[in-house]
Amino acid sequence: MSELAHGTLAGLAEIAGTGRDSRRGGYSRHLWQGADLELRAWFVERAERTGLLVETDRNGNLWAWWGEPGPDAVVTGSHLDSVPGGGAYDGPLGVVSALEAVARLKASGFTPSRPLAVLVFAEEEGSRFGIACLGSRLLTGGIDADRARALVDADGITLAEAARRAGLDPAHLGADRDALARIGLFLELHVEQGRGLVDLGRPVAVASSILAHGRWRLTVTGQGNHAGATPMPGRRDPVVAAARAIVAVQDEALNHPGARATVGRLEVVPGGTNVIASSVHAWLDARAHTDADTRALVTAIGAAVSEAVTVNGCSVAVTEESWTGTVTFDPDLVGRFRAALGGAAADGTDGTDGGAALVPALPTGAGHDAGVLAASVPSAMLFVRNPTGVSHSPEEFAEVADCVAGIDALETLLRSLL
Ligand code: HGY
Ligand code: MN
Ligand code: MN
Ligand code: MN
Repeated sequence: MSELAHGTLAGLAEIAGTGRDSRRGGYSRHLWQGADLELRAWFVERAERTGLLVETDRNGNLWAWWGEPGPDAVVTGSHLDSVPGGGAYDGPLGVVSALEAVARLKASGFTPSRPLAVLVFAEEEGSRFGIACLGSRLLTGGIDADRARALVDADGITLAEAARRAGLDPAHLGADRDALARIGLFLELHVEQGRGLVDLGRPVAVASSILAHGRWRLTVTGQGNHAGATPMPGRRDPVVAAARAIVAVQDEALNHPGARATVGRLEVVPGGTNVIASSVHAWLDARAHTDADTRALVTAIGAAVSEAVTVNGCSVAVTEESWTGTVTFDPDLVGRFRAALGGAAADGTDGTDGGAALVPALPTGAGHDAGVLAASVPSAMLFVRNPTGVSHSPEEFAEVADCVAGIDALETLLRSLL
């Protein structure tokens, strides 16, 4: 990332060393742990250097204000946390781009007529507490505060306790009507997490929709025992049963065209080499084009895994942990983003279609805070081409020129909205 050091994306270069994961590769930046705390401090310093006033809300989201906070503010941002072993762009690109767009507006002498905030959401990936977009769900009331407080991380620390250690009052976690009322609209620039733009040969696109998606925990229960003293016949080994269940997950997804189902995280209890496990937790991530398709997929998976684990004398319980229905972005903002990308007047007053025909609008299978906010406020997203087509992996990438095209569009749109 050294080529970024002095350019528009200097912010990405500044954080390139933070949260590197030497074991997994890429970055592991998890809520309120070392790297995340460093990134938060970096953001405060960067935003203040840009002349913004930084606040932390009751749920740990960071707001950097240009002008008096709210109401009806133009808000743009993303997140700084990552999946385990993630890439450099998923999240930080949107934060750095937002700061850069604001810095450019300021440098040009532009005076906004309404407030603007750069917003960094907490725990977007759910890598520490298991629920994706936790900061935006808490803010909008999309998750029950008591349930959220009781979430535990891998060390058994509750969200309430982690929040307390981070300097927040755990009693105040949850729906934040005042903060939400300040958001007039929300814009999120993000690296693309698939091959849509590569295939189109285009640097940037607007997002049209997000697939319905959710997370479920499959708990497979068997009989723990001694690895050497227990004959093979008659074992009730939940690891073997979970292996069959995971194959069943794949087969069901393949039976549902367009659907995606993944088991990317497993926990074997108690987890000893010479121990037949007593249970296995397998987390299912399932997504499809409509809410009904996704529900049907998960119902079919539930039946298939129940049958699969009986071969090994085990049982399985399926628990829903989070759910986001299909998201459609605000048509007016999508049109304005397209116009900003087409180089025509953002409000269409030049009598053209604002260049809309030139600018692709892509659906995505990835979840985003903009998708959570879309249920409460007008929201839209901009995607920047990822030449590898790979994300949630160290191979995720974006060319500087494509990132600059994204920032140009964001700056143009902000100018038209402010
Ligand atoms: O998991 C997701 O879809 C997102 O990247 N947080
Ligand atoms: Mn992600
Ligand atoms: Mn992201
Ligand atoms: Mn022994």
